[in-house]
Amino acid sequence: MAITPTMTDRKDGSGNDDPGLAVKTRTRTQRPPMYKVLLLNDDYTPMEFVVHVLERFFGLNHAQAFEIMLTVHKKGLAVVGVFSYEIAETKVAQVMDFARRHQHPLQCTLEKE
Ligand code: TYC
Repeated sequence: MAITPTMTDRKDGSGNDDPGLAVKTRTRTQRPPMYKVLLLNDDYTPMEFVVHVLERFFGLNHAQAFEIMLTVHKKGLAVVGVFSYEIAETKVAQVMDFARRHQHPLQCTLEKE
């Protein structure tokens, strides 16, 4: 059977649309946004309490925790870690709840990286 071009192949009736080439669509892979957890200085929370918080909720050893506590004390704030939104939110809530239960005004917050 003969292959006959038809008028429906192209708008101008000149043949079919197939360019005979694969056309790739570039799809950018989105990395999930990350969030910094910040610890803020205040005049009342005891240094040992802050060190304990950093060990307990951020898995830091004593020396690392002491160093970050001192940075916050001297500079006013420091980044304690960078996490996905869900983890960062949980850390902030844990620290704020723990500080409140011990009646310390320690503040912890998160910021998009
Ligand atoms: N500035 C507090 C003090 O002198 C210590 C402190 C450090 C408080 C870090 C909060 O996030 C903080 N007792």
